[in-house]
Amino acid sequence: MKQNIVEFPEILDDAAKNAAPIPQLSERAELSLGDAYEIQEAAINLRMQRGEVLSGIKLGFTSKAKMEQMGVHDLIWGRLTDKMEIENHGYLDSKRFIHPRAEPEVAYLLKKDVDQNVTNDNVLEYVSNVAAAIEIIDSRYKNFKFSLEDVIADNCSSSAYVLGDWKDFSIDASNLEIKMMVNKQLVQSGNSKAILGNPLNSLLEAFRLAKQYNVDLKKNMIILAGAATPAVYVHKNDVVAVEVEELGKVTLKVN
Ligand code: OOG
Repeated sequence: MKQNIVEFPEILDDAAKNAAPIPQLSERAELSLGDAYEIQEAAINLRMQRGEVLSGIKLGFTSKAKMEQMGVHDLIWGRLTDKMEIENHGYLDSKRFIHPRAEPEVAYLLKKDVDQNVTNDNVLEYVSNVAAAIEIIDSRYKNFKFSLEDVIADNCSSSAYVLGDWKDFSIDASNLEIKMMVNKQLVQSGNSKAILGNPLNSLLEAFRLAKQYNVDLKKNMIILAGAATPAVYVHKNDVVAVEVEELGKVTLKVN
Protein backbone atom coordinates (compact mmCIF):
# COMPACT_ATOMS: atom_id res chain seq x y z
CA MET A 1 0.00 0.00 0.00
CA LYS A 2 1.21 3.52 -0.77
CA GLN A 3 2.99 5.15 2.16
CA ASN A 4 0.61 8.15 2.35
CA ILE A 5 -2.49 5.96 2.84
CA VAL A 6 -1.08 3.19 4.98
CA GLU A 7 -2.78 4.43 8.14
CA PHE A 8 -6.23 4.81 6.53
CA PRO A 9 -7.52 1.27 7.30
CA GLU A 10 -6.92 1.79 11.00
CA ILE A 11 -8.51 5.24 10.93
CA LEU A 12 -11.68 3.74 9.41
CA ASP A 13 -11.65 0.78 11.74
CA ASP A 14 -11.32 3.04 14.79
CA ALA A 15 -14.12 5.28 13.53
CA ALA A 16 -16.41 2.23 13.28
CA LYS A 17 -15.33 0.76 16.63
CA ASN A 18 -15.78 4.05 18.48
CA ALA A 19 -18.82 5.27 16.49
CA ALA A 20 -16.86 8.50 15.93
CA PRO A 21 -17.15 10.13 12.47
CA ILE A 22 -14.05 11.23 10.54
CA PRO A 23 -13.37 13.74 7.74
CA GLN A 24 -13.26 12.30 4.22
CA LEU A 25 -9.98 10.51 3.55
CA SER A 26 -9.93 11.87 -0.01
CA GLU A 27 -9.27 15.30 1.56
CA ARG A 28 -5.99 13.96 2.98
CA ALA A 29 -4.68 12.05 -0.04
CA GLU A 30 -5.68 11.45 -3.61
CA LEU A 31 -7.20 7.96 -3.81
CA SER A 32 -7.57 5.76 -6.88
CA LEU A 33 -10.25 3.06 -7.05
CA GLY A 34 -7.48 0.49 -6.55
CA ASP A 35 -6.28 2.30 -3.41
CA ALA A 36 -9.85 2.42 -2.11
CA TYR A 37 -10.42 -1.34 -2.44
CA GLU A 38 -7.00 -1.98 -0.92
CA ILE A 39 -7.92 0.15 2.10
CA GLN A 40 -11.27 -1.65 2.38
CA GLU A 41 -9.58 -5.06 2.39
CA ALA A 42 -6.99 -4.01 4.97
CA ALA A 43 -9.67 -2.50 7.24
CA ILE A 44 -11.71 -5.72 7.07
CA ASN A 45 -8.57 -7.71 7.84
CA LEU A 46 -8.36 -5.78 11.12
CA ARG A 47 -11.86 -7.07 11.96
CA MET A 48 -10.82 -10.60 11.00
CA GLN A 49 -7.85 -10.36 13.34
CA ARG A 50 -10.42 -9.79 16.10
CA GLY A 51 -12.19 -13.00 15.14
CA GLU A 52 -14.84 -11.83 12.67
CA VAL A 53 -15.53 -14.13 9.74
CA LEU A 54 -16.44 -13.12 6.19
CA SER A 55 -20.14 -13.89 5.70
CA GLY A 56 -20.65 -12.57 2.18
CA ILE A 57 -20.56 -9.45 0.07
CA LYS A 58 -22.92 -6.59 -0.66
CA LEU A 59 -23.41 -4.49 -3.73
CA GLY A 60 -24.22 -0.81 -3.60
CA PHE A 61 -25.56 1.84 -5.94
CA THR A 62 -27.39 -0.82 -7.92
CA SER A 63 -30.49 1.38 -8.20
CA LYS A 64 -30.97 4.85 -9.68
CA ALA A 65 -32.75 5.94 -6.50
CA LYS A 66 -29.65 5.23 -4.40
CA MET A 67 -27.24 6.78 -6.90
CA GLU A 68 -29.29 9.93 -7.00
CA GLN A 69 -29.62 10.08 -3.22
CA MET A 70 -25.84 9.86 -2.73
CA GLY A 71 -24.66 11.63 -5.92
CA VAL A 72 -22.39 8.72 -6.86
CA HIS A 73 -22.79 6.87 -10.16
CA ASP A 74 -20.96 3.59 -10.12
CA LEU A 75 -21.56 0.13 -8.79
CA ILE A 76 -19.62 -0.56 -5.62
CA TRP A 77 -19.15 -3.62 -3.43
CA GLY A 78 -18.19 -4.31 0.16
CA ARG A 79 -17.56 -7.17 2.54
CA LEU A 80 -19.96 -8.51 5.18
CA THR A 81 -18.89 -10.25 8.37
CA ASP A 82 -20.75 -12.52 10.77
CA LYS A 83 -20.66 -9.84 13.47
CA MET A 84 -22.74 -7.51 11.29
CA GLU A 85 -25.69 -9.91 11.30
CA ILE A 86 -28.63 -9.18 13.59
CA GLU A 87 -31.33 -11.83 13.92
CA ASN A 88 -34.75 -11.13 12.45
CA HIS A 89 -36.87 -9.15 14.98
CA GLY A 90 -33.64 -8.42 16.85
CA TYR A 91 -32.11 -5.21 18.18
CA LEU A 92 -29.71 -2.62 16.83
CA ASP A 93 -27.75 -0.91 19.58
CA SER A 94 -27.81 2.72 18.42
CA LYS A 95 -24.84 3.61 20.65
CA ARG A 96 -22.60 1.48 18.44
CA PHE A 97 -23.46 3.47 15.30
CA ILE A 98 -22.81 7.02 14.09
CA HIS A 99 -25.86 7.91 11.97
CA PRO A 100 -27.41 4.59 10.88
CA ARG A 101 -29.72 4.40 7.89
CA ALA A 102 -31.90 1.46 6.83
CA GLU A 103 -32.32 0.12 3.29
CA PRO A 104 -34.68 -2.54 1.95
CA GLU A 105 -32.79 -5.31 0.19
CA VAL A 106 -33.01 -8.73 -1.43
CA ALA A 107 -30.50 -11.34 -0.18
CA TYR A 108 -29.27 -14.58 -1.76
CA LEU A 109 -27.78 -17.64 -0.04
CA LEU A 110 -25.01 -19.66 -1.71
CA LYS A 111 -25.41 -23.42 -1.62
CA LYS A 112 -21.88 -24.26 -2.74
CA ASP A 113 -18.46 -22.71 -3.04
CA VAL A 114 -18.10 -20.56 -6.13
CA ASP A 115 -15.37 -22.12 -8.27
CA GLN A 116 -13.70 -21.50 -11.62
CA ASN A 117 -16.54 -23.26 -13.46
CA VAL A 118 -19.08 -20.52 -12.80
CA THR A 119 -20.49 -18.79 -15.88
CA ASN A 120 -23.45 -16.50 -16.45
CA ASP A 121 -25.41 -19.54 -17.60
CA ASN A 122 -24.87 -21.81 -14.59
CA VAL A 123 -24.82 -19.19 -11.84
CA LEU A 124 -28.20 -20.36 -10.54
CA GLU A 125 -26.67 -23.70 -9.58
CA TYR A 126 -24.72 -21.92 -6.86
CA VAL A 127 -27.70 -20.34 -5.12
CA SER A 128 -30.30 -22.04 -2.95
CA ASN A 129 -32.46 -19.35 -1.39
CA VAL A 130 -33.65 -15.79 -1.52
CA ALA A 131 -34.93 -13.56 1.31
CA ALA A 132 -36.06 -10.07 2.17
CA ALA A 133 -33.41 -8.16 4.13
CA ILE A 134 -32.66 -4.89 5.88
CA GLU A 135 -29.21 -3.43 5.49
CA ILE A 136 -28.01 -0.85 7.98
CA ILE A 137 -25.47 1.48 6.44
CA ASP A 138 -23.49 3.83 8.65
CA SER A 139 -20.91 5.92 6.85
CA ARG A 140 -17.87 6.53 8.99
CA TYR A 141 -17.63 9.99 7.34
CA LYS A 142 -19.08 13.14 8.84
CA ASN A 143 -22.54 14.05 7.53
CA PHE A 144 -22.68 10.85 5.43
CA LYS A 145 -20.74 12.73 2.71
CA PHE A 146 -18.12 11.01 0.57
CA SER A 147 -16.55 10.52 -2.84
CA LEU A 148 -16.77 7.19 -4.68
CA GLU A 149 -13.26 6.27 -3.45
CA ASP A 150 -14.09 7.33 0.13
CA VAL A 151 -17.18 5.13 0.33
CA ILE A 152 -15.40 2.12 -1.17
CA ALA A 153 -12.54 2.47 1.33
CA ASP A 154 -15.21 2.62 4.06
CA ASN A 155 -16.53 -0.81 3.05
CA CYS A 156 -19.47 0.83 1.26
CA SER A 157 -20.90 2.01 4.59
CA SER A 158 -21.76 -1.59 5.57
CA SER A 159 -22.45 -1.94 9.24
CA ALA A 160 -25.28 -4.42 9.94
CA TYR A 161 -27.87 -6.56 8.22
CA VAL A 162 -30.97 -8.56 9.06
CA LEU A 163 -32.20 -11.49 6.98
CA GLY A 164 -35.81 -12.64 6.69
CA ASP A 165 -36.81 -16.27 6.36
CA TRP A 166 -35.10 -17.98 3.45
CA LYS A 167 -37.48 -18.78 0.59
CA ASP A 168 -37.05 -21.12 -2.29
CA PHE A 169 -34.83 -19.65 -4.96
CA SER A 170 -37.33 -20.61 -7.65
CA ILE A 171 -39.40 -17.56 -6.68
CA ASP A 172 -39.00 -15.02 -9.45
CA ALA A 173 -37.69 -11.92 -7.66
CA SER A 174 -37.54 -9.74 -10.78
CA ASN A 175 -40.73 -7.77 -10.16
CA LEU A 176 -41.69 -7.68 -6.48
CA GLU A 177 -43.18 -4.77 -4.56
CA ILE A 178 -40.95 -3.60 -1.71
CA LYS A 179 -42.06 -1.50 1.26
CA MET A 180 -40.14 -0.10 4.18
CA MET A 181 -41.96 1.00 7.32
CA VAL A 182 -40.66 2.85 10.36
CA ASN A 183 -43.00 2.67 13.35
CA LYS A 184 -45.68 1.31 11.02
CA GLN A 185 -45.51 4.38 8.75
CA LEU A 186 -44.62 3.71 5.13
CA VAL A 187 -41.30 5.55 4.55
CA GLN A 188 -40.15 4.06 1.20
CA SER A 189 -41.67 1.94 -1.47
CA GLY A 190 -40.24 0.50 -4.65
CA ASN A 191 -39.88 -2.59 -6.76
CA SER A 192 -37.13 -5.19 -7.00
CA LYS A 193 -36.76 -4.40 -10.70
CA ALA A 194 -35.11 -1.13 -9.61
CA ILE A 195 -32.11 -3.28 -8.60
CA LEU A 196 -30.21 -3.47 -11.93
CA GLY A 197 -33.44 -4.46 -13.69
CA ASN A 198 -33.55 -7.68 -11.66
CA PRO A 199 -31.67 -8.47 -8.41
CA LEU A 200 -30.31 -11.56 -10.16
CA ASN A 201 -28.13 -9.17 -12.17
CA SER A 202 -26.59 -8.06 -8.87
CA LEU A 203 -25.78 -11.66 -8.18
CA LEU A 204 -23.96 -11.92 -11.51
CA GLU A 205 -22.10 -8.72 -10.76
CA ALA A 206 -21.18 -10.02 -7.30
CA PHE A 207 -19.72 -13.19 -8.78
CA ARG A 208 -17.80 -11.19 -11.35
CA LEU A 209 -16.40 -8.74 -8.79
CA ALA A 210 -15.49 -11.49 -6.31
CA LYS A 211 -13.47 -13.17 -9.04
CA GLN A 212 -11.83 -9.93 -10.11
CA TYR A 213 -10.79 -9.10 -6.53
CA ASN A 214 -9.92 -12.67 -5.48
CA VAL A 215 -12.61 -12.98 -2.83
CA ASP A 216 -13.61 -16.59 -2.20
CA LEU A 217 -17.38 -16.90 -2.16
CA LYS A 218 -18.21 -20.00 -0.13
CA LYS A 219 -21.20 -22.17 0.67
CA ASN A 220 -23.58 -20.45 3.15
CA MET A 221 -22.30 -16.96 2.36
CA ILE A 222 -24.82 -14.32 1.39
CA ILE A 223 -25.04 -11.68 -1.31
CA LEU A 224 -26.96 -8.47 -0.60
CA ALA A 225 -28.15 -7.25 -3.98
CA GLY A 226 -28.39 -3.53 -3.14
CA ALA A 227 -31.17 -1.20 -2.10
CA ALA A 228 -34.22 -0.66 -4.28
CA THR A 229 -35.04 2.70 -2.66
CA PRO A 230 -33.19 5.55 -0.94
CA ALA A 231 -32.04 4.87 2.63
CA VAL A 232 -33.80 6.29 5.70
CA TYR A 233 -32.22 7.44 8.98
CA VAL A 234 -33.26 5.37 11.99
CA HIS A 235 -33.27 6.45 15.62
CA LYS A 236 -33.52 4.98 19.08
CA ASN A 237 -36.88 3.27 19.73
CA ASP A 238 -37.72 2.95 16.03
CA VAL A 239 -39.12 -0.31 14.72
CA VAL A 240 -38.02 -0.85 11.11
CA ALA A 241 -39.85 -3.32 8.87
CA VAL A 242 -39.17 -4.32 5.28
CA GLU A 243 -41.75 -6.28 3.38
CA VAL A 244 -41.03 -7.80 -0.01
CA GLU A 245 -43.94 -9.31 -1.92
CA GLU A 246 -43.71 -13.12 -1.84
CA LEU A 247 -40.56 -13.03 0.30
CA GLY A 248 -42.20 -11.80 3.49
CA LYS A 249 -41.26 -9.44 6.25
CA VAL A 250 -38.12 -8.68 8.22
CA THR A 251 -37.97 -6.37 11.23
CA LEU A 252 -35.49 -4.67 13.51
CA LYS A 253 -35.85 -2.62 16.70
CA VAL A 254 -33.44 0.19 17.46
CA ASN A 255 -32.51 0.61 21.10
C1 OOG B 1 -23.28 3.49 0.30
C2 OOG B 1 -23.93 2.15 0.32
C3 OOG B 1 -25.02 2.03 -0.73
C4 OOG B 1 -26.81 0.47 -1.66
O1 OOG B 1 -27.51 -0.54 -1.48
O2 OOG B 1 -26.93 1.19 -2.64
C5 OOG B 1 -25.77 0.77 -0.63
C6 OOG B 1 -24.08 4.54 1.00
O3 OOG B 1 -25.09 5.01 0.47
O4 OOG B 1 -23.67 4.94 2.10
O5 OOG B 1 -25.60 -0.02 0.28
